[in-house]
Amino acid sequence: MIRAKKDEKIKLVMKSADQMHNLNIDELGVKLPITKAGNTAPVEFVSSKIGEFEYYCSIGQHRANGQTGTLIVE
Ligand SMILES: [Cu+2]
Repeated sequence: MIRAKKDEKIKLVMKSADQMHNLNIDELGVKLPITKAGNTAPVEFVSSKIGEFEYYCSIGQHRANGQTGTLIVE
C-alpha cells in the first residue's frame, strides 16, 4: 500500500527484478512501459482525485497472480 496526498507530486520507481513487468493505474492515467528484468522505470504524476486506486502489472497472468497493490490518495 502506498499513501499520498491529493495534489502532491507522487514519484514511483518500478524495479523489474526477475522478468518483464509494467505498471498501470487506470483511474489516474498512469501507464509505465514494459520494463525488462534488471531495469527500473520511474514515473511522476499528481492525483487531483481522492480515493483508493489499484495499481497492477498487465502482463500475462501477473495481475491474477497478485501483482497488484493499492495507492491511497487522501
Ligand atoms: Cu508483472
